[in-house]
Amino acid sequence: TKKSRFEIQTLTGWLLNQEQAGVINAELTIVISSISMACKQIASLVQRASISNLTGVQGAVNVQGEDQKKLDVVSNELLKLLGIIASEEEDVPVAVEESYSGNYIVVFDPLDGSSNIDAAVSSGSIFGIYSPNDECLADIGDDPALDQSEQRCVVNVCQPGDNLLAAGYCMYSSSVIFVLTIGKGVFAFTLDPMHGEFVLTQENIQIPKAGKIYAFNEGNCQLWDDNLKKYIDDLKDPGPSGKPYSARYIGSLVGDFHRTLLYGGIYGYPGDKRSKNGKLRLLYECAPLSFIVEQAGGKGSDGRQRVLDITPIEIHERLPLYIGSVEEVEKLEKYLA
Ligand code: AHM
Ligand code: MG
Repeated sequence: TKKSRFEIQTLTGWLLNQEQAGVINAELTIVISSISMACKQIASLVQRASISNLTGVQGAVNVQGEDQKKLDVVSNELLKLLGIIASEEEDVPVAVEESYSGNYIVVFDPLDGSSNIDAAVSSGSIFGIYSPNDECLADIGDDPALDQSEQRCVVNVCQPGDNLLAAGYCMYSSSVIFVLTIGKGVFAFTLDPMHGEFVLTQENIQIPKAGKIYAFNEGNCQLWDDNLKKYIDDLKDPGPSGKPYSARYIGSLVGDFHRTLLYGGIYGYPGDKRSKNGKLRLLYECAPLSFIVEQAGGKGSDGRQRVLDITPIEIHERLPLYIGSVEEVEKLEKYLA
């Protein structure tokens, strides 16, 4: 349906339409809407970070040995209200009793690329939602002294990305953009700072089939295998068309992915001699973004196989990631084969 330029659709309105059409149920609508609320709060914290002294490190180190930025911690707390969660900032997946998630399993990276924030460069939150799961592997924090919101249950969240019901991200950049798929295409909503609402700005996003932009951290190229080096060298070779590929690398997964989704090309975080599986996490980075890219007609691969086919064994498991335009990802897979 065509909308006049005065007719705006908010994320809330769009979600209600999807619910009425039977695409999602009421509970999932609430989960997604709660995530978007948390993202709005994170957006305002990110924007005010240097004013409210939220830049810099918290002093703690997360389970993966990374410095936690103050904002990583706060963002995690905001998203944690959601229920069963697995997060980059938590060591085990936990079920939070008093929550809004109706037991849906929500996996997320609360604030990816947070090292960029001190310089006001893009960052983002990434999430994925799986069906409810009653299985409780262990209770933690069932000390009666803790209040109910602290009661937690360890759950099994390790599923292949193919089981995702929904996935999305929120990018905190010159605009705040919430990108969402519920398995029927990819939609983008821009936060309207005048009204504090996410407004539908792009419907059914399709990634270009090919695109001459590559986003890899080439500083690591001495650690890469020769096939990958050859692939990158060939991208720089203008050939008969006369134009080499352009390099773009923010070092912020959500920002680099969002550009790739809109302009086409390829984003890669390879494994290398030092870290065999690269840096990115399968469960809450690679899988949600691969679901989104496939819904937009693109491809997400670990260089050999489809990311969405892989079941994580461990929640913080890392995976090499090559994601973007179908033709670009397939070309890379040929070099690595
Ligand atoms: P973080 O989890 O410490 O925020 O780092 C994640 C970021 C990704 O956003 C980005 O794609 C990658 O790390 C960049 O890593 P590198 O600096 O090694 O290129
Ligand atoms: Mg991350």
